[in-house]
Amino acid sequence: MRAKELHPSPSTSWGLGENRRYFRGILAFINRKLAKFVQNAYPPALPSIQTLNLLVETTLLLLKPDALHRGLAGRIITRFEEKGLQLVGMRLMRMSQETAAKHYAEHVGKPFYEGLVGFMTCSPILAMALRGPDAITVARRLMGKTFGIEADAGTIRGDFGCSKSYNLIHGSDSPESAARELAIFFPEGLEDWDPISAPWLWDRE
Ligand code: IDP
Ligand code: MG
Repeated sequence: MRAKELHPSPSTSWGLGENRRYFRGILAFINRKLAKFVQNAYPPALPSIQTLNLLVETTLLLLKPDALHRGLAGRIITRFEEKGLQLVGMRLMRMSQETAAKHYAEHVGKPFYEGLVGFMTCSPILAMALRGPDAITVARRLMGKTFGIEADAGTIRGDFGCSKSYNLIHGSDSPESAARELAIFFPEGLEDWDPISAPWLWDRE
């Protein structure tokens, strides 16, 4: 563009079209400044836990004695954290015979029952309550199939073991089981809090 057009002097003879172009340029400039001002004053709203329709479930997980003896607790917890499930309860405890009987009531009479109760009560376990969309299914998927040898690679049971009984982790298998099991291990209730990452992790739009 020529300097004459950019900085017109009064002596320059201008046509109607040039005037229009000049004022349009000024208007565009003002528009841009105004848009920037409005954008700064009203930035686009970040997703918030209040505005999203977040349907969440809570599930009970137990890190079994083998997970603690093998020093895998941290790595297993990390998998759930990375997936976006929220920790709302955690308790290092020794399971009593009574608690084990209550928790595994559905397995009474099965050939592995006595061994299972003996295993689960031999040393501490880590009970956890995790929350998130479809938390029960999501947690079971991360855990993998019951027996380590059959569990897919990439799952907790698939990556960390080959045993049938010593399979590191328990997870509720339905909303009904979750409610029943959470009441056994967290009778005092859970910690209710809003993780700031939830809108990014749990959005379902
Ligand atoms: P799940 O833990 O994947 O839900 P369930 O069938 O509910 O599997 O069995 C509960 C637990 O009992 C298993 O996690 C495992 O520790 C143990 N278990 C199940 N079946 C056998 C078996 O055939 N031999 C030895 N232990 C078993
Ligand atoms: Mg089960």
